[in-house]
Amino acid sequence: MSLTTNPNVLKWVDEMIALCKPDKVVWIDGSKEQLAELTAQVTSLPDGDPNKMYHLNEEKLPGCLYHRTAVNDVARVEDRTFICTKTKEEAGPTNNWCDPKEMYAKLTPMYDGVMKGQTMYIIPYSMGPVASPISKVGVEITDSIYVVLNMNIMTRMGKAAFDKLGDSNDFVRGLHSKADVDPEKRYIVQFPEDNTIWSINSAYGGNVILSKKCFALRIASFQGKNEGWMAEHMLILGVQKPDGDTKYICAAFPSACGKTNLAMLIPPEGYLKKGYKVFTVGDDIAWLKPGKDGRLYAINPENGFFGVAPGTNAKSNYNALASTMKNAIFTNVALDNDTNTVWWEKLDKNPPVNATEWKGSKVNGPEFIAEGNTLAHPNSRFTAPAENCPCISPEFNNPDGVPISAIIFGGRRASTTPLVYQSFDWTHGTYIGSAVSSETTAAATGAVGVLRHDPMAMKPFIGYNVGDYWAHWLEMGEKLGDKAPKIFNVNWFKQDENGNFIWPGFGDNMRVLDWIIKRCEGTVDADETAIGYLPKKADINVEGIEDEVTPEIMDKLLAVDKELWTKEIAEMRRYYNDDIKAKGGNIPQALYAELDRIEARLK
Ligand code: GTP
Ligand code: SPV
Ligand code: MN
Repeated sequence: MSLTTNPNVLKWVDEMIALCKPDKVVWIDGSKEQLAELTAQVTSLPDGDPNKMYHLNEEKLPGCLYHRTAVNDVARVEDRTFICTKTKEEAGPTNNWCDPKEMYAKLTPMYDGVMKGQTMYIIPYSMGPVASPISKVGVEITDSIYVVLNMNIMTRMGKAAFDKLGDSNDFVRGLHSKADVDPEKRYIVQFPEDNTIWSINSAYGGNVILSKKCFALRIASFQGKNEGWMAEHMLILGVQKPDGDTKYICAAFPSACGKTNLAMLIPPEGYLKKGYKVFTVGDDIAWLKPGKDGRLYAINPENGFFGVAPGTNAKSNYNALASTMKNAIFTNVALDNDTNTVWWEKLDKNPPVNATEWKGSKVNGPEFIAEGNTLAHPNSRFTAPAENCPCISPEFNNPDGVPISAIIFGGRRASTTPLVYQSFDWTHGTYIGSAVSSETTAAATGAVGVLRHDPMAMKPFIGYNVGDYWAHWLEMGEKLGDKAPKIFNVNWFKQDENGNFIWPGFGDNMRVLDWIIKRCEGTVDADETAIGYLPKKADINVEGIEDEVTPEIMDKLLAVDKELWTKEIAEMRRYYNDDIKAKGGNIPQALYAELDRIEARLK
């Protein structure tokens, strides 16, 4: 029985049933009973079934499940991701584009009868607290129980979303089929003008949890441009100071560059003693809208974390690890068969001897690693409910969101980019966002460690023309005026000659947040340089890490090397001209003017 009488939903669902021809249709109400039934089904599949999920140790990891995807289906596929707007110009130079009619014509035969012999699940969900005026409703149709169980963690899933929608037609239509998980026929397609997403031939995370990158970034960024708000690849955190006041900060880093870690950081001893506390509002996506008081407010549209597992441990990110201890799903990590628990690189120093590696082979963990393999895939992930997080913000469910004082950009840069600097103003900050570049990671298929431009950490996620996106940023700044958040840039990844990181990172990033907050409050001075305001060396607190971050290291961390920056600016001009403008991106004149000014200052 359908869960709604909304005629728009019913009409679309009927069309999708006629197309996919499932044997059975199940409306997901989000009830415990229904989820238990689906879990029982998917865990009782035979070993070797590609859809199989496993229960884990009920004492150590209650309610947790384990899954391995196909070996060729372990990350987002940017070369097979499309933005199908009416014209190529609307999609712009950073997106693959195809005419929507052509794309529908190409994919329709692939969906025709694809669910024969299978069950179709219809998932209503709310992005953001159901009661929030900023929230939006989506409906995902899928043939994967793995997707249903992930959506249950990542969104507010179930009937309440239909109640919020009422009879409105304002919902995002997501159609997913794992089909044959054929990488040659894999398509992740956004039709922004139709509020529609079609995903086929994948069963992995970001390709199939359609609420996440497909809706909350690609479709939502397009909606935000038209409706006067922003959808960004940003964490949201609150820093509560000893005086009790909490400052909220958003930060945009490319995939696998530290958002989850920063969002959940535990401040160093000295800060804890003084009474500082950090609260997590979100770890990946922020929807930002001006509030009644003229300030910029953020909600986290998600309800859970789809976090990178390798590197997560009690020291690097205690709060993330704690979030995975119950009702979580682990994808493509390794199994310890003796304890029926999970393992990944850097979880601890004891890889399981009786292990199953991420591809499913039984191996001796330490030997397997000694041979140069990893037990977990580098992009293996946990899906964890936000409510599990020990430092989840008391404002997490606030329908109005939280007021943002600072926006931070960053990426992985071995050289050039200092530990932190501040933009002169919003326009310069928008330029800095447009200039984010970062060494690639395992979060998407392709080579790892290659420097690429990733404006606002949104290169794979802007649902329209990047030039118009930058113009939208500038318009938002104008609207916010002197209430706009201050904009900063950080780099936790500067290296020495031997390739070692020279900044300790993780919890110690609090020291940089401290400076950023003081800048927002106007209580600390800065040096004006060609690229922006830099901290005076003594103003980054290194109490407790003096041995590691010596004055010489601090000099390196805060250096603005004229030669490197001259090259950086030349590369930016090339990027604007050749990669964006020449390929159909309208770069706002104000951004060119920023480039000219930095160039002049460097001379
Ligand atoms: P997505 O979920 O892909 O968007 O990634 P993310 O930006 O949330 O990245 P995450 O916090 O999961 O970090 C990815 C990798 O960066 C992990 O291996 C971390 O250990 C590493 N990392 C995070 N913060 C730091 C840091 O401050 N310093 C260093 N050196 N590494 C870090
Ligand atoms: C990212 O790649 O930025 C992620 C993981 O957060 S995914 O959901 O796969 O996009
Ligand atoms: Mn992400």
